[in-house]
Amino acid sequence: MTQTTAHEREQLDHDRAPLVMIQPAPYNAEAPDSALDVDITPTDQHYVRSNFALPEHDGAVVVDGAVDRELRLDIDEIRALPAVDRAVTLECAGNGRLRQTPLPTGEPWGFNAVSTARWTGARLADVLAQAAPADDAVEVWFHGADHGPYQQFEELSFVRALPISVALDPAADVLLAYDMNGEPLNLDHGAPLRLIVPHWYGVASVKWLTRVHVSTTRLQHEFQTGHYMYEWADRPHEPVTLMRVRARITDPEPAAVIPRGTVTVRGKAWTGTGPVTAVDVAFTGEGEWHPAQLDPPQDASQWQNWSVRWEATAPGRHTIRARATDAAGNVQPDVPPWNRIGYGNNAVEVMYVDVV
Ligand SMILES: Nc1nc2c(c(=O)[nH]1)N[C@H]1C(S)=C(S)[C@@H](COP(=O)(O)O)O[C@H]1N2
Ligand SMILES: [Mo]
Repeated sequence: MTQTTAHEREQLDHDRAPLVMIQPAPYNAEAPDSALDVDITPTDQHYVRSNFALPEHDGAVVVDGAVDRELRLDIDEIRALPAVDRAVTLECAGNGRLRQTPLPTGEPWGFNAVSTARWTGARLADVLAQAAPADDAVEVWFHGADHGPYQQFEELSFVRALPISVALDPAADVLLAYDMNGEPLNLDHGAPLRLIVPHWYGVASVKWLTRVHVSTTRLQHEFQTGHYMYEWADRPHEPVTLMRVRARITDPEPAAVIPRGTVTVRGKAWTGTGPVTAVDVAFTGEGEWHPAQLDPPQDASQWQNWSVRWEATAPGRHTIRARATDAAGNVQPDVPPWNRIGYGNNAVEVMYVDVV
């Protein structure tokens, strides 16, 4: 029998850390901290965000509405289409809600409603090309099989729209995905078929997909114009779309006690308007920012690794902040952009460590 050392056991526990449950029914959970140490999140550590109980779904999807040819594709027919493989970082628009002040209503997500999986599927653009959408189509509506009571509604189902330009763009790589990390989707993540929309907040990636409806009008539905909307105090409301630029610090852990010496501070950064072009780190509350080394993205829709060496010579409490900038010139704000339901909090993370 082989013996494991205490350190090895600690490492194994760390690698196998379970999801952190936010709500049991419907099941919602965020990733454990250790899941942010790796490039591809293991499936059982990928955050889960579901608005209803898990539905039944036979895998068939209907394409209808303003199209020349209505389609009904079963899961085997979708699997037979040319397959695309993408590593995609998904983040819930409610990630970081806990740090908005005053605290908005909604699931109290900490900072780990974000994960990256390898998704395989057919291109939505290929399927839509078969159906031939009308020239005056403006949106595509994606229906999930899930439904049930929701807040003031006795019965509601999940529907979310994308602009037709995004749906038809082959380069956007919107996928009808059937595999996650090389295996058929599990129920929590939308089995047997879901949409994956790279670069967009998770809400666009409709799970348990049953219907792709091409429309000449804009969707009016609780999940399009009620929830997953930025309700700004001083300007018109707008649906959440692309992920806002953000860096996370993954090492050291918040409030860690570390021996003095050279420390490598590391983390992840991502954005919907990428790639991330810079991560800067500050070790005081003053404005002195040090550029981190930033790895290029392995996949254009995947988070990026960054690191910076820090000479932690002075004992005492030290603050660490990391701030990302992306190719579109977006920079993380210090103060979260407050909106009533608490979406898109990409404020600079502030943490401290104690050097001894
Ligand atoms: N049908 C359906 N699709 C859905 C949802 C849902 O409740 N029902 N939640 C959305 C939200 S808000 C997010 S953040 C992602 C989460 O995907 P995951 O559970 O695979 O991480 O799924 C999206 N797709
Ligand atoms: Mo979400």
